[in-house]
Formats: sequence, structure tokens, C-alpha cells
Amino acid sequence: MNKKVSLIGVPMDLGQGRRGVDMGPSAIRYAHVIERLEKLDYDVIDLGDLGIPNPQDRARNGENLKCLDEVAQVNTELAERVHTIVEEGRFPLVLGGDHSIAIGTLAGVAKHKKNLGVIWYDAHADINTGETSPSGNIHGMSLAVGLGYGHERLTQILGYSPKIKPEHVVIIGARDLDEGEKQLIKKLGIKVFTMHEIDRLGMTYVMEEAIKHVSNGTDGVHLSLDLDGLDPHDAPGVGTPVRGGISYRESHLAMEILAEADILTSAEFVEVNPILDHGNTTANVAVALLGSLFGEKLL
Ligand code: B3U
Ligand code: MN
Ligand code: MN
Repeated sequence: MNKKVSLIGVPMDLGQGRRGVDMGPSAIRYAHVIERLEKLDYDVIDLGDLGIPNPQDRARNGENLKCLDEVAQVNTELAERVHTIVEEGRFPLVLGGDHSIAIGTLAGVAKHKKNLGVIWYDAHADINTGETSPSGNIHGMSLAVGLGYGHERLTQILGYSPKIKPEHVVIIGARDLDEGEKQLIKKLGIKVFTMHEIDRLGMTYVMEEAIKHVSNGTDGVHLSLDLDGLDPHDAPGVGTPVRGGISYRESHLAMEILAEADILTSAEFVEVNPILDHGNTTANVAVALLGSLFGEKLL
């Protein structure tokens, strides 16, 4: 793994309807993310947080998108910042904020990696568009936007689309998909390891297959980890908890296998919502998983 890490916080909460996820970056810093990585000999630069505008209106627009202007604006800025981090030869670590920020992260990273592999660790697939979304929340659309589906204001960030190709994506932990999402996943032939496959095959096999999949024909791999991929017992502080998720132990194993494979070139941890949390459990889980991802070992 690249030993030079640039961390950037994106206290975005406009991609969904619940308040509190804007405190995610603070909670993750409070859980000692920087100290944890420095202990593992990483050179960490904390670039601070992006500014998030105050929205005029949180309702859906005529195309079923909430806060489109603000989400597009913040993601454009994030894309530029992430682009610069990669240009400087550093590893971008993005802390959310809601999952709409993957739009900017992918735009910035994929400018350098023409065939970026993506691991989407999430209870959801976030592959809705304005046409299919039941909520109008852009955090449920970010993977679709990366693939070139959705509003132009989002797909055209940094002036190119698509950012990623469907054959380079793997979704892990899915257990809550909308009808339109199922259809697009099937149409594009995206590889998905649902909870059924994780239960049936075990996390070791799932991660080995996922790593093979995202390494095939790619020039970098991004991990987009939504804390709601974990079971709500282990990570309660998320906006849309879904029962029957990936355990804390399985998640550590997944991060350790990823660390051993040494394929990651960028990562983001999103959807930590301290207001909905018990203590700071979910941020602490995020930082523990980051430890494993960056190579921490017990002995
Ligand atoms: N698929 C639903 C729910 C959802 C997506 N992402 C989260 N929730 N966190 C939607 O609104 O698109
Ligand atoms: Mn998500
Ligand atoms: Mn999710």
C-alpha cells in the first residue's frame, strides 16, 4: 500500500434525509484515525473538511433529485481535490458524510485510472437514477452515476463519463435493492455478493473472488465502504440500517484479506451518523476496520 495518505472529510448530509451524518468525519477523527495510521508508519496529511452549503430547499426537484445543485457543487470540489491527491502520488482516504460523495471520489480517482476496479461494500447498491429512486436521495444513486447513468450534472463532473465500467465493479453485502436497481444490475451484468452468498460461501471465498474480479484488467482499485453494509448490531449509527448484515468479524476478515492482496489505490468510509449511534461505536468500528485495511496485525 502507498505509505503516503491524504485524508479529506466531506461532512455531506444533503444526499439523504436524516440529519447527523455531517458529523461523520469529526466522529472518525475523534476515534483516532490519524494516530491509528501513523502507528502503522503511514505519513498522513489531514486536509480538513470540505465546506457544505446550506440548502434553500430539501424537497425533490422535478426530476426526483434532492439538493441536486448542492450535491453537484460539493462533488465537483471533492473530485478536484481527490484528483490532486492522486497527482501528488498520495493515497486518497475520504471520510463521509453520506454516500453521494462517492460521485466526487470516483470522478477524481478515475481521471488517473482509466480502468478503475471498485468494491462497493454496502447493504444497498446505490444504483438508482432519478427515474427509479423511491426517495429522491442522491446517496442511493452514486454507483449509477459512476457508471454513467443519471443526471448530467452528476455524470459529467470533471467533464467525462462514465468513470467506471460495470465489469470492474463488485458489490458486497447487498440485502436491500429497489426494483429499478435489480434491473440495471442485471442489464449491466454487475457482480454482486449478496448476504446469501456471504452466508453460503463464507467471507474468505467471497473476498478472494471479489479481489480476482476487480483486479482483472484494472489499473487501480477503490474501496467504497458504507458502514450500513455491517449489521446494525455492530454499526448502529447509520441512516438506513438493514437487518441481517455483515458482522464485525467478517468485516475485519474482509479488510485483512484486502490488505494482504495489496491492491487498493483509494478508499472512502461513509454514512457514519453519530446522532443515531450508541456512544461513538460506529466511528470506532470504522477506525478499527481502517486499521485492518492498512495492515494492522495482532502479532
Ligand atoms: N435504495 C434506497 C435506500 C437507500 C440507498 N442507500 C441508502 N438507502 N443508504 C434509495 O433511497 O435509493
Ligand atoms: Mn451506500
Ligand atoms: Mn447503504
